[in-house]
Amino acid sequence: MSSKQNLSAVEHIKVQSKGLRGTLQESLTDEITGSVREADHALIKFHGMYEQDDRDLRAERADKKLDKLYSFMVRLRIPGGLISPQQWVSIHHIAGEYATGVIKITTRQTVQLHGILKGDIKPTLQSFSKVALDSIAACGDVNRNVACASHPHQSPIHAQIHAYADKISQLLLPKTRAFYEIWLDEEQLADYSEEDPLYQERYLPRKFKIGIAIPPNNEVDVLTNDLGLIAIIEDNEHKGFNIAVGGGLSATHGNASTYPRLASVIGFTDTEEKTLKAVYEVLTIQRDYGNRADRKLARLKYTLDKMGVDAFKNELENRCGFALEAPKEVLFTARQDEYGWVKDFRGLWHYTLFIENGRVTDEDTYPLKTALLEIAELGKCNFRFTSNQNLILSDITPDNKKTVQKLLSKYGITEKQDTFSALRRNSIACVALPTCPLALAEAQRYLPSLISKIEPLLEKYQLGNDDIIIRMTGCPNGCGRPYAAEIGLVGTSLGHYNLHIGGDREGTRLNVKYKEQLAEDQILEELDALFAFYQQEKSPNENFGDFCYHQVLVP
Ligand code: SRM
Ligand code: SF4
Repeated sequence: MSSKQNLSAVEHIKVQSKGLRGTLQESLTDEITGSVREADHALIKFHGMYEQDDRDLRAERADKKLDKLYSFMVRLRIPGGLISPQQWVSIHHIAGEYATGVIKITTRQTVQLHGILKGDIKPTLQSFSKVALDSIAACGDVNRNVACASHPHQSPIHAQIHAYADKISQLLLPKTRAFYEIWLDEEQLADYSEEDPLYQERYLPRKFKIGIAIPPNNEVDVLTNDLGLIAIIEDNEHKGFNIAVGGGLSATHGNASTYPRLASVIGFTDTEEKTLKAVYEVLTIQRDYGNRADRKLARLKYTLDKMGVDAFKNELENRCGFALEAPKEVLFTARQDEYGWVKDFRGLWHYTLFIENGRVTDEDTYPLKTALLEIAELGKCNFRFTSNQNLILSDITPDNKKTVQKLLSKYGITEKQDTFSALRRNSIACVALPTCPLALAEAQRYLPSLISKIEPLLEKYQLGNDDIIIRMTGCPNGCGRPYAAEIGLVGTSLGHYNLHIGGDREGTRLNVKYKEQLAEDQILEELDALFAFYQQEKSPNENFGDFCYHQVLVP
């Protein structure tokens, strides 16, 4: 446990924050700046927001001696990524009224809106609240949005497993009423005395992420989470969960003590009570043992490696008051979304759309946002976000399928969906520039055009239908999970990327850095050579990632 004297600055801010209130009220009413006070930068994250500025405009504004153009990104808390059509309609209108208009689906099944001015945060959150949406704990040193296998076709008992996302999210919500007071005008408590047995005064040392997978699909990349629950289903009965701890992807260029890590499976729980108890106590261990001095080394993966997996498991069993059973055998076979129309076990239909980098917007020849609004207004389908930044129009009765399809056709959505290559459909890019303050290079604004240049290379080797997973991020933090891709591109500086290869298709093996600091022509050259080698030497059914791992990295 960290001693008091070496606590990081954020630790002091949390303790002094009066239950995450800080001086947010004062910051909001300060009309001199579009920013919030220094300490409130950290606190506002716990309310689901980040202060940002448009980095494209920085130089021009600096030349004119203008302050940065501050705005806020709001991230919603949507456990398991499921919302109603009415909620989508509201998100659509709120995005247009208070934000940039773009609805950004994230890699953790939720939605972000960018470019919200300080004075518009309250109306934004109040509008969300009217349709039962909030951003509590979507960011900050707490449990974040709980991700869960999204497609109802994944199991006849999908709904039963999916319900855990909400249960866990509720269980791990901070107890403070600060969000309701500051943003929704709830009456303020006189003494801020809410007891929070889980988070106490200091909350967690760092962000905490939970994912729930339903094998054989691993769309949620369950092993990249601090805590992964892998549903064990036999004969359509839910038997319990394998519990995996210590996943996390971030690394810092040049800092060897930071590293991506896949979670270690430490046991199995058979009842809901035991599972929720184990989940809760994993957080208390991280709360009590996590590094509070160095935020770069504060995630659970470092706590786990420092304690050792066996010691961690013993501590967990002591805190739970029961022993974990031996983990069950699990096989993951895919991470891809099931695109297009799929009928589930109840006879309901689902249409999965590939949404490039999760950006829902209208383009001249592809009015996706308008089409989705009209579909939502019908009120005939739910909206489910996937961890691949995609969208499923779901739970559609056979009678309503035709109506939904008619609108998809009217706006050319199905037609366009059919044009995306296998590589593109398996791509993810993080936000990066212009809003992300940590970006070293482009990602979502660049990957689409890079893919257009990679596609002809794949065609050249008759690999156009190969479902190779490619992911790009603008820095090594790993928001697009590039270290768990078959081709990972990690930004190092503007126009340059490290190339990682050798991850597997199922998300059970991380890739390895193969080449550093490549510009576009070098990336294309390296991939061209790898594809040629792959085409010539691969065994039947060998995936690109496995081939690279066995033939290129470990010759
Ligand atoms: Fe992330 C920070 C965007 C998923 C690891 N992430 C950020 C910030 C908030 C930048 C910041 O701190 O100011 C980015 C906001 C950009 C913007 O302008 O919107 C950002 N992260 C995203 C999203 C939106 C990427 C996307 O394009 O979808 C994802 C939102 C998920 C969500 O809904 O909650 C997102 N971030 C991830 C993931 C992937 C995942 O969770 O499955 C990771 C790697 C997994 C992990 O956590 O280990 C990830 N984000 C980070 C980190 C590194 C954390 C660490 O352990 O050091 C940071 C930086 C930090 O926290 O200091 C970060
Ligand atoms: Fe920003 Fe880096 Fe995350 Fe991309 S990976 S969104 S550049 S923090």
